[in-house]
Amino acid sequence: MLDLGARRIEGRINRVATETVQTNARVVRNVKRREGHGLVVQNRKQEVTRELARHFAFDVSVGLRGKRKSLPFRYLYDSAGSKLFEQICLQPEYYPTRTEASILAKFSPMIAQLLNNRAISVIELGSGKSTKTKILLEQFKAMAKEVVYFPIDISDAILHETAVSLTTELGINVIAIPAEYSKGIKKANKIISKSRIFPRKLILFLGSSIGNFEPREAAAFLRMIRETMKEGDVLLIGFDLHKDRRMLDAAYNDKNGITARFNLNLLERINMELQGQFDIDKFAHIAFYNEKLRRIEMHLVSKEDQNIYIAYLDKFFHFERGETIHTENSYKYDMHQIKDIAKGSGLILKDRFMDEKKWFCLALFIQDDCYQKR
Ligand code: AVI
Repeated sequence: MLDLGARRIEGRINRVATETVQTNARVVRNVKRREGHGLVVQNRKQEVTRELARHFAFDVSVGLRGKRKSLPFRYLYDSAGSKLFEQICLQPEYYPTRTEASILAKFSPMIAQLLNNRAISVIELGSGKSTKTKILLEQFKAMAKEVVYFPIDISDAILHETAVSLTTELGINVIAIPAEYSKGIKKANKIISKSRIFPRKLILFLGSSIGNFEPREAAAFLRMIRETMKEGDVLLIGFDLHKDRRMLDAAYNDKNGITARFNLNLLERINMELQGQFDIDKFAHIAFYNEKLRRIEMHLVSKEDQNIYIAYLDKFFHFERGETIHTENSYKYDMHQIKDIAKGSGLILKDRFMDEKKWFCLALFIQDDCYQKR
């Protein structure tokens, strides 16, 4: 049973969340009235899909042109790619997921204590199934903290599923935001300041996803997050650490071939969405640690000289034997780099939590007030 205070808070969250939903609904209703057609929502969806296909086509046409071919890593995550990534996380060689989970299990009481407010808004960027976050949320619950959880993800379906299960299992308030990172965090902030409840924020960016950004992009991303932070807010980021290259190479070349399927799925996606004619058997997955740049590089290598036609673009692309498409980087950090990136983004590294073998680090940042004054 909720006490009266909790009931009042619950009411307020529901009101604000409902208003947000109603705002969106209003937009749809107005469009419907203007166009007088029941299929408007679907048409808008088709419009969005067409727009995404145009962006994908553009990036493919630019990325496969010339000698140094590459594609943005975000295209690895269509629905098949996201499912394969979930499987990667379970492979014995892929240590980051279980190592991060073990750090959370060990240190979540300490992290929860650092946030000494009774009521907290937890915003998670790229929440996926929120499996690891559950460890923290359970800890907050055990310490009788009130939590509103804002998972942000581009996958609507996963968000819905997660919101339902967390609400029923943990009895916490969940406001799911289907959006990309920067739009999502701004939306969550708007809801938080509008409702004036749970103003203290914990922002999460787990899973070492920061490693997929180029260092310059990572710093810009942190600055964007910092701009949404107020005094007392905390940012927790998962960094995969630099380590023995054999272990890194193995993590991205699992014996079950799941990472290879994940990488090759990008060609299947081009075939499906842009009517490409890639023969998947004529390409192979390669991933290796680039010691100098301190990053795993993932590529697709052409096994022979070939010309590939992509109907959507009405173009042929030439591949020489051994030529690659660079599909992803995964940067590995050390503590100096973590401090540097924080400094350049107006953040202070307040605390860090690591496993005993120092494979992975959860870094906790607060905003640097001096940086704000500059
Ligand atoms: C999502 N990201 C942190 C993963 C990584 O380790 O860079 C993506 C991945 N690519 C291949 N394996 C895992």
